[in-house]
Amino acid sequence: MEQGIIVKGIGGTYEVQTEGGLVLCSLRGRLRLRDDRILVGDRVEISREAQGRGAVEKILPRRNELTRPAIANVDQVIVVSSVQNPAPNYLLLDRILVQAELLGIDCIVVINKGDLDPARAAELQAMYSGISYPTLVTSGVEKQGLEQLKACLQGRVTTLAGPSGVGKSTLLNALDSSLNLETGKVSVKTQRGKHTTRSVELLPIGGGYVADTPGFSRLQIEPRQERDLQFAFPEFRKYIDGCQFRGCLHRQEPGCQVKEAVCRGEILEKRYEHYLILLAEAAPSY
Ligand SMILES: Nc1nc2c(ncn2[C@@H]2O[C@H](COP(=O)(O)OP(=O)(O)OP(=O)(O)O)[C@@H](O)[C@H]2O)c(=O)[nH]1
Ligand SMILES: [Mg+2]
Ligand SMILES: [Zn+2]
Repeated sequence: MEQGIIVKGIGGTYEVQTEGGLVLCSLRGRLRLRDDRILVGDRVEISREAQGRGAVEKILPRRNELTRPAIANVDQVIVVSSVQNPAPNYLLLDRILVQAELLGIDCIVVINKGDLDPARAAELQAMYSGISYPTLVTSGVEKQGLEQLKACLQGRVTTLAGPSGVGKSTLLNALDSSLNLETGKVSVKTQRGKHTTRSVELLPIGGGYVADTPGFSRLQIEPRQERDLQFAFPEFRKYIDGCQFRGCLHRQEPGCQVKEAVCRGEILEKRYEHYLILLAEAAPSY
């Protein structure tokens, strides 16, 4: 049977990219009951019907699944923040990074709107590359950093993720002007984007697929076990084994090397605070 990848879903109909081109598909029989369980990025088997249309017969096993944005089989997440307008939401950025780390998905941090404050953009870049993430400064408007961004996309399925208004769609338009993705202004008063992009869509760009996604501001992290959370902070890893207690969760325990690294300034305080927030959410009983 012919295989393809779901690139877009519109009210029960799906665009499936196959080697033979784009096929508009409905869902076959029992799959229809699972409509809400089918994600952009899903690999599927389809059968052909009349007039170039088709039917999704089967969803192939998923390698992974992100909740926000909702997308399956992702190779890497590009977390996008703007330097300002809107100002970075550090906790949300960490939530996105942690979600990806827990699933073992690679992350790249893109600091967009670098044109608005290049010095601040460089500071943010240093902050995230210090944590170990590949980091790029871009400007979708002034067309900076685009070649490097494009080079990251080659041969991979990438999803953009970040707050509304940081310039995700603008960046993709700058990479490929034929896309014509809708973009929206950031409110001067509230410093918020307008939630212009409404659905997840996979686009063939730079020799790979990139998902433009709606911006969001909430993301609940649900590690399988609270102990897993510490490993989603890459800069903690080299200290964890040195803690006095096995099973140290790096809160109030004595002899905690993670906390000492925070005191010495080797781990950013903000990151450690975010770890504690996410830990409390994952294990409210502690
Ligand atoms: N100065 C500057 N403005 C930018 C840049 N990139 C985007 N913008 C502006 O930021 C606003 C929001 O851009 P969008 O591309 O719609 O943002 P988005 O992240 O796709 O937002 P949602 O679809 O709502 O999640 C628009 O007014 C863009 O022109 C940039 O690099 N520099
Ligand atoms: Mg958008
Ligand atoms: Zn510890």
